[in-house]
Amino acid sequence: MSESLRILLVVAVALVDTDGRVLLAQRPPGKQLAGLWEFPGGKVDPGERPEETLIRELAEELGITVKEACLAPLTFASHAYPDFHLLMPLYVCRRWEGIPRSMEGQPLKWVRPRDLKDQPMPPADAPLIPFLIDLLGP
Ligand code: 9L3
Ligand code: MG
Repeated sequence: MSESLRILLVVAVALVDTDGRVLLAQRPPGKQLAGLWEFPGGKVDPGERPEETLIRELAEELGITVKEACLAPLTFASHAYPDFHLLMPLYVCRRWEGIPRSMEGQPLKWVRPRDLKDQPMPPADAPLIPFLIDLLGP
């Protein structure tokens, strides 16, 4: 096989509050997919375990502290872009320390599972919605 496949490993999380709502973050202007609402997360750095990435990203982006034991993988997103194939496990987290706030200026909002389909989302994120509705209810 001569074709090379570049895989970009990204982790994302559904933070679930006590009302069963899920946190979305808006991608900033100037970045790829700007303006779309995504599950928070980011790229796994070389040598990082995915759970470590998520703990780091949640501290950097939302100012919260998450313990690894609170993270449970639910499913994987997979999306082929022209120049890379995105592989993105979606974790679920219901317990954290601190109050999620925008540390990097991106707007945040809490959304009921049934309203997720009305949010403009990156192509990798949207197919994850039914899995969340199965888990959390509408
Ligand atoms: N991405 C998609 N959905 C998400 C996240 C966190 C990331 N929930 C995609 C967007 C980019 C790539 O992953 O194509 C890398 O993300 P970033 O580092 O540009 O945020
Ligand atoms: Mg990010």
